[in-house]
Amino acid sequence: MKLIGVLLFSACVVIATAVQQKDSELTAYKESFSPLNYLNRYKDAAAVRQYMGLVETGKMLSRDDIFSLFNPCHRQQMIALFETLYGATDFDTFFKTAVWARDRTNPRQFLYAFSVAILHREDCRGIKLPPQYEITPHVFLTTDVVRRAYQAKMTRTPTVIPMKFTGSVNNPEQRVAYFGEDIGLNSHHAHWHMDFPFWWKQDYGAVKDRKGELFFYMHHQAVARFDAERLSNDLPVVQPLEWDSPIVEGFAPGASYENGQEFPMRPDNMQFADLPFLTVQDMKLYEGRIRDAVSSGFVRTADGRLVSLNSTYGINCLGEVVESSTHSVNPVYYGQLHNDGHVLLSKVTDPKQRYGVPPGVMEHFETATRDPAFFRLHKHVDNLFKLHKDLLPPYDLSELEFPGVRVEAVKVLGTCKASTPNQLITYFDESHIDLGNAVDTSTYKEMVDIKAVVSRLNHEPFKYVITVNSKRSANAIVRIYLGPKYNWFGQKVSLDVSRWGFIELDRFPVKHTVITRNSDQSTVTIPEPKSYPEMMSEVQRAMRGEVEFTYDSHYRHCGLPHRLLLPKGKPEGMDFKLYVVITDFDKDVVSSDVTVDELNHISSLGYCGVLDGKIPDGRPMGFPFDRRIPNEEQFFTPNMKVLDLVIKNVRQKPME
Ligand code: CUO
Repeated sequence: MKLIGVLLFSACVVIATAVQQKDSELTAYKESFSPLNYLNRYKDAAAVRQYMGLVETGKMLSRDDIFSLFNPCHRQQMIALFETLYGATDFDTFFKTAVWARDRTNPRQFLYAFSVAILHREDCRGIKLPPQYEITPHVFLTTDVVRRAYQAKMTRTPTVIPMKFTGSVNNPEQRVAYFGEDIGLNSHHAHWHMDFPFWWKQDYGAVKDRKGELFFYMHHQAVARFDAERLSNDLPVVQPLEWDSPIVEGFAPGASYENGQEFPMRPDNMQFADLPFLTVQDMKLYEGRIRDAVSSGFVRTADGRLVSLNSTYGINCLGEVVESSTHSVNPVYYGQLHNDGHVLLSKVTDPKQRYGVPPGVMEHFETATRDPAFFRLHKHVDNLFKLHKDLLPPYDLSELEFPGVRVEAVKVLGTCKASTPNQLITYFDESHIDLGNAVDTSTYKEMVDIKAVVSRLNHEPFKYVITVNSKRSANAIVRIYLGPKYNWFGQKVSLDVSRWGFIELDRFPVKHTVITRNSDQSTVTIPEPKSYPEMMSEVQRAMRGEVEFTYDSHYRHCGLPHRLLLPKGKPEGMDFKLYVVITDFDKDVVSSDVTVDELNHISSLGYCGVLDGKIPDGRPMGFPFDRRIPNEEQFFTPNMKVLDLVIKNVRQKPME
């Protein structure tokens, strides 16, 4: 069983990473299999026929074309393949279908369908895909790095290539490029959209619990984190895009697609322009209807019913409408505001499609956060959600308090030698990315070690020590948030203003009153993924019986990289406030069957929810700071505590 596990794992890793190349060690599987000959081995024979029909009539996207999930035709083809792969009734059929399809489908279109199928198939639980940036390095790296990787490959010279952030010091936005261009952040974002695809159909079976609310919350947190990084670098918080105003910041990605076409550059101050299939007026129309729905507290369904938004889960419905996903109550009436925002931005430099300019970074979830306009678009979208949340009644005492439970003290302690209590340290480290897949290996077979080295935000590990006084024995959920103490002008702002910029650091269940929690246990982050060569060497050692091969069926690819848990702060120290809120586990969980231990096993719950099950924490995401706080003095109940802390950015990693 163990060996089968190892083989299964390695095969999927190979098939995913070999996606760029025509020939590979998978040739042996290709010979005799054709999905059409085994239709009884698929749940949905119609999907198989559709996919096979597209392939056999030459209607699939060609290998050299650029796949865009936002293009309805590309998406339809991908869905036909996904349904074929996902619907294979056993692993053998799934695998053989993937091998068959891999050579007949556009590489990125295949990779996307294949990855989503792996993430959702029962028999693939625990399979770790290599990091996205090592599967398709082109879309994560700049062109100069790829060019130098080719040089190294041709001259067979092992090389480490430094990668710089795009732009120059003349552009103030470059101060926060380390965040938007972080390959781990882009990977998290891409994986979130694979775990919760907007095209997901109800009849696939897997439950996508609170998908619309997660869409709101994960992006809301991305914007809040970007704002905290901006304040750490003396930049004002990001301004929302408006359909009629110039897109002030330009962006030059400096990156190229695998086929050699460059990602387009956008100069400063461009205006949104009509596309042949979508006008700026359409956007305003759809947005007007959404605003009407929010103001009235009702959305209008496709069959003419009114559904109230004024409940805890109204945000879920609104999230589906705004994104828009297949779960939207009325996609024809409300449009697909957010998705179309990505497309308008992506095509803004060649709106009439006269010059054949390929899509911009905003049209791919792997590359979107590089562009500062990503955060501006999402601030615009986030403001719609805020409008809705601000219309809900503020939480009353019974919802906020936890009778008999008092937080006595909170401390935050760094683990390095020279740590000062309640002062946390961030720094930039260097990470190596394997570039083996950035270059075509079909001509030069021998391995050459080529890596890119990138600078990334990181922090000193720390722990929270929380002392609770409880008059009764009760399980609890601890919710920890961080928010800048001052705004860009250096002023203190009211809790009702600052709360919307709070960053969730952790959320976890506890049974005891003295709580020690390490920062790396955070349920919003995931550890650094292993690199492709590391993964393969582990697999090979397991196959030789040198190490145990273990599965972690709870493993998630989605999750903020742990390195980014804290905002950068400033060299001289930046003031933040830490908010600790302890709530009643038994009241919060959605079912009495959920235990503390079970909840502890769910990784990256904070931003990524549960892949295909119920989210156990029934409180709205962001609770209790997601609603208006008209009276700050009366808000804090004994089960909450606020701590002042400082985040200091230093040049070198502190001594452990
Ligand atoms: Cu994730 Cu706009 O949805 O990027």
